[in-house]
Amino acid sequence: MTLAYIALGSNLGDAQAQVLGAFAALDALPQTRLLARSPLYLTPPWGVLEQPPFINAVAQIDTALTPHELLDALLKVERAAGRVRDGERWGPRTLDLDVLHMDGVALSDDRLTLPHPRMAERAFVLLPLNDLAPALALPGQGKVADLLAAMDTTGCERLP
Ligand code: A4P
Ligand code: MG
Repeated sequence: MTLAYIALGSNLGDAQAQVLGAFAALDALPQTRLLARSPLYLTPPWGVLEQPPFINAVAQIDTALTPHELLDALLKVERAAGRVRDGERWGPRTLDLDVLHMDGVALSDDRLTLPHPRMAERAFVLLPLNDLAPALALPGQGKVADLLAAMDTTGCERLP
C-alpha cells in the first residue's frame, strides 16, 4: 500500500456537499482506504478570479492502485459528480481531485505529474495539507509547514 494525498476542490452547486461526498468516494475506491480528512476551507478563487469562492480540503489515503490507475479513478469520481470540462483552465468546477503526492513516486508524462508541480504556490492546497502532513517535504521546495508560513493566506477561512 502507498500513502497518498489528494486535493479536493469545488465551487459550483453545493460545494461543501461535493467535497464531503468526495471523501466518501475516495474511501470507496478499489484497493483504497481513506485514512484522514482535513478540515474544509473556504478560499478565494485563484487563477481565474471571476468565479465563486471554493471549498477546499485534502485527503490522506492508502492505496494499492498505481499512480495512473488512481488518476483514472479520480477522473471517474469527478465525472460522477457532474464535472464538465469546457476547456477553461482554472475555471469553475463541481469537483476537482488532484493527486498531490504519492510516497516514493516521482514521474511526469502527458497525463500525470507527481508530486503535483503547483501545490507549493497555492494556499488552498497548503492550508489543508498542513493540517494532515506539516512535516511532508516537497522535493526541492521544503517542508509543507515552512511553505505555508511563507504564504499569503488572506481570505482563506477554516470552516467549523
Ligand atoms: N494531471 C497532471 N498531473 C496531475 C496530478 N498530479 N493530479 C493532468 C491530477 N491531474 C493531473 O486537470 C487537467 C489534467 O491534468 C488532468 O486530466 C490530468 O491528466 P484539470 O483538473 O482539468 O486542470 P485544472 O484543474 O484546470 O488545472 P490545474 O493546473 O490542475 O489547476 P488546479 O489547481 O486544479 O486549478 N482556487 C481555489 N481557491 N481553489 C481551487 O481549488 N482550483 C483551480 C483549478 C483554480 N483556482 C482555484 C482552485
Ligand atoms: Mg484537477
